[in-house]
Amino acid sequence: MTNLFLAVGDVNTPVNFTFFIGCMAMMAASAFFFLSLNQFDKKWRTSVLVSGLITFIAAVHYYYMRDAAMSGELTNVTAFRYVDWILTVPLMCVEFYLILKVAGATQKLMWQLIGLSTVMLVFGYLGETIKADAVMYGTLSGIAYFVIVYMIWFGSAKKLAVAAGGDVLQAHKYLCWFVLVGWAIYPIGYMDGTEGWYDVLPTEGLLDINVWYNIADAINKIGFGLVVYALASKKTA
Ligand SMILES: *C/C=C(C)/C=C/C=C(C)/C=C/C1=C(C)CCCC1(C)C
Repeated sequence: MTNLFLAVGDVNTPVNFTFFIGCMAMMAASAFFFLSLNQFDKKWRTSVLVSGLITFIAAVHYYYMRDAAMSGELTNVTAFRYVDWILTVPLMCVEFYLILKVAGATQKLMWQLIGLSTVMLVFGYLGETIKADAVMYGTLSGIAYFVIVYMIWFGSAKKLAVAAGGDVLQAHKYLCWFVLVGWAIYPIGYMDGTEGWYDVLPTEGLLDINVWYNIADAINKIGFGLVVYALASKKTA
């Protein structure tokens, strides 16, 4: 890696630009979540703390990814990206568990979601590194993704949210939309950035894979955090 404070590339490319903005946005969001902690009832602080941890872990990885991207070390960007995701996506699963705990969510639910998200990411990583089999790995990853969507929209997590009702049910619904629409940006970016039958789709070559991922990360990580923040505020008021 090159000098951390003096990256060599040109910042005036969409890829590098979104790495800089992404890094700053994650840092600002982390400061916002951490500094707000004291204003919440004790039992909601963990949820907001996890929101801050998600954006903070991302901020650190964006700091390194930004540098690697500027130096043209794209394989390192992918590695940092998946280290980031393998830490932050399970924490997003923990958020579902934490808000549904009031309705009796068990750790089993949490571990099921964490297990599925790990499968989703491991296959995604294999697809991006063993490019020849991108379609097969992407499909396996996609299956795990759809099981997560099913669980939270219609399965056990949904039942708990309905049992909790009120603000928790509302927050759960928002998080479900983030997973269905916000998370869908990732497989779209993956299909854009790898080769396969989907090369005929209109998204082909639209954006660099890292631009797709950077936009999706900002929407999902900060958006998720704000939903939890809003729920904690309502429950404290
Ligand atoms: C903060 C990071 C988040 C929320 C990352 C989410 C990543 C995904 C939902 C990735 C999904 C993928 C597929 C469903 C298929 C193709 C491979 C992946 C890993 C891009």
